Amino acid sequence: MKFNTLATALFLSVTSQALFAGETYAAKNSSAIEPIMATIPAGSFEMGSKASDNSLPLHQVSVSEFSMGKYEVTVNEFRQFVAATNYAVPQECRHQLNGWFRASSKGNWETNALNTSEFQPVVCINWQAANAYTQWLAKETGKPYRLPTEAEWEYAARAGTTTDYFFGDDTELTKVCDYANTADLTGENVLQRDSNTSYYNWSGDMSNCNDHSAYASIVGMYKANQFGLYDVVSNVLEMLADCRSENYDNTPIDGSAYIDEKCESRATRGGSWHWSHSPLAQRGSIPEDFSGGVDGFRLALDGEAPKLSSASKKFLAKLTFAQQQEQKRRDIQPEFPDAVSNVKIEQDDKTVTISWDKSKQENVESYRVYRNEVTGGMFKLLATNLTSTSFTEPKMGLMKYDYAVVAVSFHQQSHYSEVSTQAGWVSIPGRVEAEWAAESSDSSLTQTSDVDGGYNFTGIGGIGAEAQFTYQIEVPEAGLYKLEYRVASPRDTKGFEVLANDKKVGIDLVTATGGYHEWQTQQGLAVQLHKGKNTVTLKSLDNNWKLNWLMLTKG
Ligand SMILES: [Ca+2]
Ligand SMILES: [Ca+2]
Ligand SMILES: [Ca+2]
Repeated sequence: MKFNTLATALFLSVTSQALFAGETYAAKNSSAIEPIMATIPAGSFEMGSKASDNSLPLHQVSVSEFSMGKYEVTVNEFRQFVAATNYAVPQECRHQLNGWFRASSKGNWETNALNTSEFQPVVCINWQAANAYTQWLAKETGKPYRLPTEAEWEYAARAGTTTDYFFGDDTELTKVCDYANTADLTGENVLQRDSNTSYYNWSGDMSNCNDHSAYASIVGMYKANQFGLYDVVSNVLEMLADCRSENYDNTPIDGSAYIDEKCESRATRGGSWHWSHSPLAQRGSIPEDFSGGVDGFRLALDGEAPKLSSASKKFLAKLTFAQQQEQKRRDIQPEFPDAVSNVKIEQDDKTVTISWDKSKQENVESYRVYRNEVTGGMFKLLATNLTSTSFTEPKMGLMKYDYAVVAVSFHQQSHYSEVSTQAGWVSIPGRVEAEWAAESSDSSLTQTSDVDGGYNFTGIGGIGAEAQFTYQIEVPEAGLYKLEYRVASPRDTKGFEVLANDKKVGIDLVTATGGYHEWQTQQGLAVQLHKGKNTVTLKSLDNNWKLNWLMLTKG
């Protein structure tokens, strides 16, 4: 509790006193556009979620009356701050879609490639610039505008609800498009067209509906929550006043911000157009100097929402006009076709044929087929303008991989309908590539850094402790086969259990190799196999390891 008090005190000094030492907030006649705000009534709520360790423990938080921007701060509003202060905003931004935001490229809040409207939320700033904006506006208007706290944000976004979103749970992600701009069908279509990449098998998900927006949307285009706030679920994620905290063990319960001395990163909330879903209780964080294409903010103020200034009224009129124009554009866009049904696959050693039902929709003019190299990998476009309802090509290797078929009308493609090949039977003695697994779980395949290429199993923090890999092994002669395995691991792990034809053989350890890119061949137990078809299964007992191949040799 002592720490909470300290944190609260620090917060007050950071946001109110230190920054405006000697300033008073006498009302001023300012020409600055102030945010259009909703009054958020005082109350208490259960903060947190059981979905993730970092949003525990669930705890009761009480919040005083405050007001919150109905919209994310727009480019138009940010422009007045830069014009007035000449603030040095970052000139580079992480927004390269084909590199999945790994690299920065030229472009700032005003000139970045994804900006098409003054009324989109401002991005390609960083937390420091967002905070500087609030300070400038506070000084300019005499009202202590500030970033919302994490507790205020969750309270205001939930608006009394306890479901994943303020409109329900939406596990199938079919309703979200009425309330938020996420990685939806429009986003996927534009991403495939412009960057030849996919949300679908990159993040494992996309919203199964159409929100009409590929990148950030003009603010306020979707339904507001019960407190009148727009775009809380998504559009751009929102940078907050709090320092990042591991969990809620030491965070304040009075609605104030968590502040610690290190404060290397700041809390963020909400998802963005680049992600399919982000429940309201889901937490995020961002380094203070990180400038990205999905990161924005909105403002808060103690007490009830102020009356609109004349500058804010003019802004609202322009925003409303921009929203109406954008709505007209959306209203005339054709609908996306329905997903293709009944996709089937036939394979032999040489060829694969997939087939599907002809669409009953009149406007469907053709089909496209996508395929990855290994199961779960990124889909690449394989065939387009297909008018028949089947597709045949040569079989590739022993790996399991996936096809996806989409229907196309007016150049827009439907959601994917997937089907997978079956992995082949691997003849030993010899090497069994990890990627030849017939079944795998709690892991993903990636191109290996090991000497002779191909793929290895990995995951977030290496292969998961629940992972399981099953191999189909064709054996010419019954007997004991020595198992060796090619692994990389930064530490000694509990390794994996080996099963032959579902019977436990024993446990093989994976010992430290010097890191995730240092590959070693380690020696395992001998495995008894019968002549003909066998299965060999590895059940992971730990995380932090990677697997490139197995070797089974007689002896
Ligand atoms: Ca979207
Ligand atoms: Ca948002
Ligand atoms: Ca391999």
